[in-house]
Amino acid sequence: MPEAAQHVGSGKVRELYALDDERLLLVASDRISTFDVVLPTEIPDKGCVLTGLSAFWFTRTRDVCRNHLLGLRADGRSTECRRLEMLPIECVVRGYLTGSAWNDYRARGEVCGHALPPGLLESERLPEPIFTPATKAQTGHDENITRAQAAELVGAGRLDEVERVCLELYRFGSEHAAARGILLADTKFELGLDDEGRLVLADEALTPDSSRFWPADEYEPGRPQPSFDKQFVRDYCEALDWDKAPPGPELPDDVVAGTRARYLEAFERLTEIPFAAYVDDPRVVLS
Ligand code: Q0N
Repeated sequence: MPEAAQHVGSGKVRELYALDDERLLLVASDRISTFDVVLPTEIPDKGCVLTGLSAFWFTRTRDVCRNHLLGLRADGRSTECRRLEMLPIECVVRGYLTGSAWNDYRARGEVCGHALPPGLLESERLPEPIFTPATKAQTGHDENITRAQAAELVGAGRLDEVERVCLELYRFGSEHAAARGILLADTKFELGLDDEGRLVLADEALTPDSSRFWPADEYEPGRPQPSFDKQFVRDYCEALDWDKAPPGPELPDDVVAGTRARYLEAFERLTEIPFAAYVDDPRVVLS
């Protein structure tokens, strides 16, 4: 961990430290959350998988959007990044009808102001991917907002740019993943502005923690889909009589091992790089 670095923020599973005025260190832990609760048992290497996968995407989407990546530390879980002025919205793109979008569609026939055709099934692929911004809730759940509400927060012109970039990032990631047997149902991007006011992709990107990854070979609309990475954890937790309030349960060794294997499988399928090569030298994802 950074000797003199100041802790400036923490998420459920990641920590942010200041390195200097211009640079931050984003450290991904091996913690896992399910049903919005962080569990007491860690998944070994999960933080490295997510860090390496984000860096892989950052390197391959440079032409779509600038990003905050400056370098990876040798530990494989720490990203040195440019300090930005973050936009006050969560930038969600959805290619499939699931989660809050499925709930909104059932209740109102639309999602964040996008009218959708009638008769869509749960988990069905949308006619076109849609941009569905949300507020950044400090506590509790992010709330979907309309384009007009998002425009009030970042400006109409900036929002147009954000939407175009996010749709392009999703298109790149989902096509790459689908060709390797993983459906990217939806994903959340965080963007910021650099000191020259340019849009920059930040945080983690196109990872299983910021997206829903589904195994393509089990895809079947009309029901919820199994999660590529967390399904063993969910199944185990569902079989307990846990009320989904903290504290969460400890995970048995076989659930940990199965879940770790799924994270490594996602990394290797998407990057086509052996995970051992990444651990040996994280810079393998940067070219
Ligand atoms: C930033 N968050 C939200 C880690 C994840 N490059 C940046 N510059 C300025 N601020 C941020 C970044 C980034 N990335 C992003 N908060 C600040 C998610 N965080 C929460 C804390 O843990």
